[in-house]
Formats: sequence, C-alpha cells, structure tokens
Amino acid sequence: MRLSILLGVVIALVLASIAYAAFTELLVVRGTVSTGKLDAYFSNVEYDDRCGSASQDINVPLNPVNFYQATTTDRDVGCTEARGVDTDDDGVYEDILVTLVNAYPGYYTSIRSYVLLTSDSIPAKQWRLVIASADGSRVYYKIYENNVSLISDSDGLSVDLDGDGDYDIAIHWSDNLGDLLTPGGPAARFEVKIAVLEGAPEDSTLQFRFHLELIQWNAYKANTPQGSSG
Ligand SMILES: [Ca+2]
Ligand SMILES: [Ca+2]
Ligand SMILES: [Ca+2]
Ligand SMILES: [Ca+2]
Repeated sequence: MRLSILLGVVIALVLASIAYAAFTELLVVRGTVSTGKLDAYFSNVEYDDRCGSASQDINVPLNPVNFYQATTTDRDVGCTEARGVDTDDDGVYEDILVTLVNAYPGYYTSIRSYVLLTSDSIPAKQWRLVIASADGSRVYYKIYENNVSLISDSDGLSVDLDGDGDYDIAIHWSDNLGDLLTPGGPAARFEVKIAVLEGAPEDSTLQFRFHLELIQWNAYKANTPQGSSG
C-alpha cells in the first residue's frame, strides 16, 4: 500500500515536471518568435485551362460574379499560364505569376498550390494575400477569417490590375487563415479562383502575381485581418 502511494507521488512529480518542461518550452518559443524569420514558399503550382492544351473555356456569370455557377463552354478562346517565381534566389517560389491570355469578361480559371514554411522559418500563419500587377504595383488584401463566400465589389476583392479605375478580375481565395504552419509541414492548401470582369481590356493578356504575407503564429489573433482592403 505504501509503495503504491509512493509510486503515485513519484508519478505525479514526473507528470508535473513534464508539464513544467512543456510550459517553459512554450515560453521560450514565445520569446524568440518576435525576432524570427518568416519565410514561406509555394510548391506544385497547378491551374485550369492550360495554354497549349486546347481546352474549352470555363465561364462564370457576372453581375454579380458567381463562382459556384462555373460552366464549361464549347469555345477555346482564352487560356491560362501560371508558374512559381523565385524572388530571392533561395531556390523556392515566393510568388505565383499568372498570365491570362485572350482574357474576356466571364472567363474563369483557378490556380492551386501548396504553402510550406522554409526550414529556418518560425511557425507562422497566413495573414494577407498580396496581388501585384505586372507593373510592380502591389495591392494588399486583408481577408476576413473563414470568408470563403462569394466575393463582390463591395468586399473590395475585385482587382484593378492596370490602374484605370475599372476592375479587371474578381478573386475568390479559399483561405487557410488561422491555420498553423510549421517548418517541415504539413502544407496548407492554396487556391484562388479568378473571373475576368467587364472592366478588363478587350482580348488582352492580363498578368499579375500572388504572394502571401505571413504573421508569427502568436501575433495572429491580435492582428486578425479586419475589413476588406487597404
Ligand atoms: Ca524565401
Ligand atoms: Ca481555353
Ligand atoms: Ca525564393
Ligand atoms: Ca482596370
């Protein structure tokens, strides 16, 4: 009987010390994140309606844009190219460069990839999606957590790529805001659906980049994106 009580005390002490170790480890992590590096990359870029594949275009209704009513047409007018871009020469892709060839109002495509942290990054969460026009100007989109619903002009998620005041594309980002990314994985799924709007220049080639901004994991909650753009 005494032995079992003693054993119980020993086990309790061991459990307490494990809990303490976990607690101190958490504190240490919290102590270092503020100075750590945030570095993510895209892996395996895939997309619809690849140029050269002679695939029939997919269209969506406009006014309002409805990404859930995408239908395959019997035409092949437009096509899509997308590829990763290594902006800092570290061998992995920070951006996805998208080119919509012969884009016309109602043309639909989607870009898919996976987001991973580099091995020297601190744990992080996806924070903002950045869309950069071909001329290098950058538009920052803060997106509501869990907002994967239809995006309309009033949400500020239509994009004027050429700065002429007319929206050229609407985007629908299947976000993973709030999901923890850790070095070594698992990867976060990335998908952006795109619809070309009536403001787009006729029969044109539209080019832009997607880039994700991260935030250190324990700063996310206080900085949860609010509002639509800015
Ligand atoms: Ca990098
Ligand atoms: Ca096509
Ligand atoms: Ca890179
Ligand atoms: Ca425009």
